Amino acid sequence: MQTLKNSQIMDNEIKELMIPEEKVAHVQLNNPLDHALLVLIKSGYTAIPVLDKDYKVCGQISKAQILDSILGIERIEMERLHEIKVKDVMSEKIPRMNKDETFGKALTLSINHPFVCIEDDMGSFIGILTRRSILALINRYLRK
Ligand code: 2BA
Repeated sequence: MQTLKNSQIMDNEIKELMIPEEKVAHVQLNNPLDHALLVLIKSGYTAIPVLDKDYKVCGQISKAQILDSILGIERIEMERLHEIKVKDVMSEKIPRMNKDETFGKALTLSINHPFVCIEDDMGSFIGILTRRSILALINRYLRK
């Protein structure tokens, strides 16, 4: 087996591993939570990126955050889903990287985050790097 420490793998660019933006399920800041929940349920993902109208990454939103925001004292208040917006509930602190940064940084971020948002030099969203694609590359490399 190869040793990762001495290898080129850490310096690899991340562009080839990225899921491009057109294949990433996302919502926008001003979408109501009923729309966000629909996208999350239909896509099957736990959490997805939140973008603004200029395609800049603003955060991420999860099914758990949505359900928590409509949890009343005695019941889940489904009728509030249409009143609350994505921007009121999302997490703003999320991992992000420039497209030209290396695999080593993505690997470190993926320890605590299932996906990392990738941005171009203008700060626009161009895709995500998932823990799955990171592990797949390491697996391929170790079995060479
Ligand atoms: P989760 O939704 O928590 O998904 C965890 C893992 O479960 C995924 O890991 C994948 O292996 C599997 N999985 C979940 N839903 C799937 C589906 N509809 N089709 C195929 N596999 C599915 P990763 O692939 O490493 O993804 C890590 C996280 O990145 C996901 O966490 C989700 O939050 C986000 N993600 C992945 N692909 C996405 C996409 N196309 N659009 C939006 N978000 C995505």
